[in-house]
Amino acid sequence: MEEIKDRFKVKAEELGAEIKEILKTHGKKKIGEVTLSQIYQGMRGITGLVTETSLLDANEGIRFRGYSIPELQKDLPKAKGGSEPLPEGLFYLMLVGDMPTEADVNMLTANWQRRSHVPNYVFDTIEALPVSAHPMTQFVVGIMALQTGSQFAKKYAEGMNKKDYWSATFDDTMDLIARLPRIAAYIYRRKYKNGDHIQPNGLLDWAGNFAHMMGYNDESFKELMRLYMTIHADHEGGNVSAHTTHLVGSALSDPFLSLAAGMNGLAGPLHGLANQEVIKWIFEMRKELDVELPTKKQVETYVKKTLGEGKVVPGYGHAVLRKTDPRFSAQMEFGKKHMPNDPLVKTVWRIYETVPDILSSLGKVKNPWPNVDAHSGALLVHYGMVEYEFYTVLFGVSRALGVLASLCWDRALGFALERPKSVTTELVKSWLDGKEEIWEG
Ligand code: HAX
Repeated sequence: MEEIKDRFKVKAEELGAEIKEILKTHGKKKIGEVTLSQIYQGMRGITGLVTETSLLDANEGIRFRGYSIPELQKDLPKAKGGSEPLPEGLFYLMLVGDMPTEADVNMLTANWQRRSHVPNYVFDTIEALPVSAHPMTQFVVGIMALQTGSQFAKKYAEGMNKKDYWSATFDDTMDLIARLPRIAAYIYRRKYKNGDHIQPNGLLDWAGNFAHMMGYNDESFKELMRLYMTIHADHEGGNVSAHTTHLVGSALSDPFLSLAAGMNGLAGPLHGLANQEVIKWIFEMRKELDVELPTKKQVETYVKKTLGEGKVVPGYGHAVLRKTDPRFSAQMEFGKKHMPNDPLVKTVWRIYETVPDILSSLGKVKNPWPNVDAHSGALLVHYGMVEYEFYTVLFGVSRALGVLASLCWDRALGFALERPKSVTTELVKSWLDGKEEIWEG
């Protein structure tokens, strides 16, 4: 068996035994309580999921297996001559739970290179769509075309023992992650570069090769991709893309079906599509004002106009975070290092100086600070990637690392079919009148 698979198996058996013991002793212990507002308003703050790969703190931001983003940037192995972490290392950390060595990361790079072949029918399936189709639609269709090769689906149909679910999930996970950059790059070149495709380079790391296949060979763009693929990978379990992948996987839908479902959620403007919305919004602002770098006053006026039209300010706010997203800060640092004088990047920083006060003054926005999506587009535009409709696909390739590592854990720990109780407002009213007890679903 592959080394990483072996190590994962050992860790999963250990944790599985521990959880059994915890549930035996403490299974009836209560975690918090649920209010009526919570069930009507997006289940905010209800602890109802276990996700091993990362944990989000409202003030500190995300930690992957206990490591913050600056710690990952320091401790994860880097590409030769580079200073940003290799996403292979983050995947190893999320899956196995230990900080990888350089050899572990090289092993993963080689493993994904070996698995990266995408059958022609996948490209043919994408080609059947009009070029005008949104890149996320093409991406999900590509994932669905790959599903025909699912080991999990094949073995399940042959009568796989439930003890082996994790193994088939692991194999599909590795195949999927290995192939996603090729599919994403294919979509990019198909839609924006007249179908002039670029063959993979077997000597490059996963994110470096992705940059190369999209047609970006600048070393600092490759560094950006390594950082981008690392910071977008996971945000604990309750966000729409992670939760959807987990939920669909709980029906024993294979990893391809589960990831495709999660990616459909990522394609929503309140979630991953916000990265395209941010740049679209800034481009519109610059066009309307006819300036390259708007003043604070001009930004203020434009933000108020956006709010007045009943729209959200994209890239600001969060369902859990209550401070500036450390993923925003990591990108700001990258900008300061590589392109401190870029007018679009400076516009993002000016918006950052302006928007929080305005959103706070509305009195209803729980988090006026920027999230991950407020910054990413401006860095990409700097290198010439101006096609903002593609940005969510980049997010999706990265997000696959976290949600698929989690799916491996779901199957290894034998997590159950997800099936919370729902109620009708009729029943709620009857309960409020003291006529019915409804909560023991
Ligand atoms: N601009 C204007 N109004 C905002 C706002 C923003 N950026 N963020 C929140 N609000 C409003 C909400 O629309 C809501 O208004 P109503 O009561 O009139 O419906 C009110 O403030 C309270 O919302 P909240 O509790 O602060 O925020 P939610 O948890 O409901 O929603 C969102 C969190 C991220 C969806 C929200 O902040 C938003 O729409 N932001 C803009 C879109 C965005 O950047 N999304 C990406 C989020 C990060 C992510 O998932 N990336 O992939």
